[in-house]
Amino acid sequence: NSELPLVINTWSFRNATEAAWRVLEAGGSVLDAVEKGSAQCEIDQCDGSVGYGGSPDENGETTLDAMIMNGNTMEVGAVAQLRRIKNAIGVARAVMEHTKHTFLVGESASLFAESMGFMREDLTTNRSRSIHSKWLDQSCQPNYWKNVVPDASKSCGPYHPMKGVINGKQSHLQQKKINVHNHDTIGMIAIDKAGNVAAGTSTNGATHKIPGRVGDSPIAGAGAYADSSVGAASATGDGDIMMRFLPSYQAVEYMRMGSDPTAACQKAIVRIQKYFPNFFGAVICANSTGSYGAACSKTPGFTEFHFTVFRLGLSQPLDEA
Ligand code: SD4
Repeated sequence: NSELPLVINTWSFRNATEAAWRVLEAGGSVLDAVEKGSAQCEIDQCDGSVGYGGSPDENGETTLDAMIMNGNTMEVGAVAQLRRIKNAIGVARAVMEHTKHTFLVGESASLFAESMGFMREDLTTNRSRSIHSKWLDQSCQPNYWKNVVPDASKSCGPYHPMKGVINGKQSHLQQKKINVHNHDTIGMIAIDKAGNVAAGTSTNGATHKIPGRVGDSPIAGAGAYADSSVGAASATGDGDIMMRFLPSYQAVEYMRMGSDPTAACQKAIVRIQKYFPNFFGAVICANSTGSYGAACSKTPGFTEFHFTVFRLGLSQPLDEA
């Protein structure tokens, strides 16, 4: 098939696309391509939203979420809230290849990684320290809380449930500040000449998240999904909303039912918008014959979504979908 091989990933992370492309050119597997490509973003700290030193949580710690999926075998490896290990997608791959599990989280995932030979490293950088201290200086806006009041005796959290909230009416304290600038997960799809499909994601999640928060990215069907008999999809955006709809799974199922990749991505987005008209996010899709497409929510703060494709060495930015 002249349309294949194909590598497509969210955002303008061209280094990552190239790294994956080189793996395929050298005859490597689609899993190797997704792992190496996404790992390139972990090294490059793409947009500060992938890898170490980005998106500190309320305690100032950076933790990583990642997953990888083999569309031939439907095996998945995933890690969430991974601490002290930089190569999250590598650890996700190790979960897939060296365990019978699918998903490891938190401190235990880090211990697993160390036992697999991954190096223990500090994920904090001057940049993440400064993001965190600025947030502390701005009296710790409780970005991800609702219906709470700050503890008056402390300058900063913890927050307490607000008394007298009627039917979950949202408090003025809910100030979600996630936007295109702090939400640039890499999601990648690779398809080789023989139609083998793999997909994966890697992210450091949401800035100032409540410690323990896990987004959509490491969840199969939410952050990414691959099925070599159909194709693959991957999502980026407000994971707290997106994970409720499994948009990557849905996009793949729409393609299975005959939608072209662009329409499949659009339908996955529209299903979320029905309930959350202002959510922001994007989905990329490719089918196993090498057609691809994308769609984004076009909400304020998310009017610009790019993806990068290598097919015949072509990089195609998409401004609107
Ligand atoms: C998350 N979905 O943790 C991720 C972040 C993201 O583009 O996609 N950024 O919510």
